[in-house]
Amino acid sequence: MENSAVQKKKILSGIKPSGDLTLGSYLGAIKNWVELSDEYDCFYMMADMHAITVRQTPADLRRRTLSQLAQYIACGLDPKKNTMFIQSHVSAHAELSWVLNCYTMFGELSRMTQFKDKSAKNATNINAGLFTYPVLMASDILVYQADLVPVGEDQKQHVELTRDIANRFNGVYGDTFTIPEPFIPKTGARIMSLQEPQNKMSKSEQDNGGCVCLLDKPEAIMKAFKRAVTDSDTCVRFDTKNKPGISNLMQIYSVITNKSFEQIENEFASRGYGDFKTAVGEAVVELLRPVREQTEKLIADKAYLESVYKEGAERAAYVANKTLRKVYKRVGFVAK
Ligand code: ATP
Ligand code: LTN
Repeated sequence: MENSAVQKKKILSGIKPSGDLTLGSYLGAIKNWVELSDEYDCFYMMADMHAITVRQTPADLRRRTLSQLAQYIACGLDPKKNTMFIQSHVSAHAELSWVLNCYTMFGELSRMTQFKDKSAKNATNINAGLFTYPVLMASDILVYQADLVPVGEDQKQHVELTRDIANRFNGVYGDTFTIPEPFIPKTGARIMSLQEPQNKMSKSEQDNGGCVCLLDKPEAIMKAFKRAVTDSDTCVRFDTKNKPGISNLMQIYSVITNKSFEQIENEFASRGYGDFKTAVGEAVVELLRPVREQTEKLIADKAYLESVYKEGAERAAYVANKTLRKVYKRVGFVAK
């Protein structure tokens, strides 16, 4: 692995185990992780440290972290080819984060959309971690010298901030960090809630039926799609402004089937919304069926999962500590 990995460009991405993985995280991020995993040396983590910026029940966080790893594998990420690990197992992330905090401006963090959204939603717990969240994310990325960061649209601003922090640090100390690029899919970068198509489908807001999870059973998935909010028109046409619900369903159908919007419009030209919703639901059911079945098997094999995340953390720490040592030296810390 080491030898062939040396020449390859690197990818780092992660998802916080703050809820069950959704169709949004799959189409916006994980699907691309799988597609890019042959070409790049990939590091994919469960961002448990990011998850605690919002209050979590400890037992649930533990269970979801392991389940998330099982789902990564079930989605097609081969642990032999990809380094998969738990963020809190590699201490270099937190250590680099402290240093980079000192190279990130208060004003920059105040402008982050996710911080503004999350503080509005968690008004009684606007903690410092929620504010400095993007600095930890920058550390996740920069500590691996990642070239590419495959994420959904909502994370683009954080990757841009990461680039600014890296450029600032490089400007002061000379080339230290690789400047990463975000990788955002053309279709599927922002899957919307099935109930409120003006809002992003989000795993921490699963109560209103607008969210489909990777482990949902076929009946639940079909029900969610049949109840999906559309509009009073009858025509399947892509128009995010006037037809956000239908356009969202078209995006989902398009990424799964590889059909263009035009092909989808033709396919459903003389059919009603009911038929279209059923077709999208069925496509999602078939996409997720193997993921659910495979995850159930993997979750039962605790020893295997443990071997994957332990090996992953070891490989990750090897790469991450190299960067950390370089950074400590550059800022003037005395070597141990
Ligand atoms: P939370 O609700 O806890 O903030 P989330 O559902 O927004 O979580 P994240 O863990 O923030 O999910 O995101 C995981 C990855 O999936 C990120 O790369 C993010 O950009 C992407 N992603 C999440 N939701 C969507 C979505 N609805 N459409 C496209 N991509 C998404
Ligand atoms: N902030 C991301 C999750 C995340 C991440 C990362 C993504 C944490 N660290 C590093 C890419 C690279 C989110 O909220 N989805």
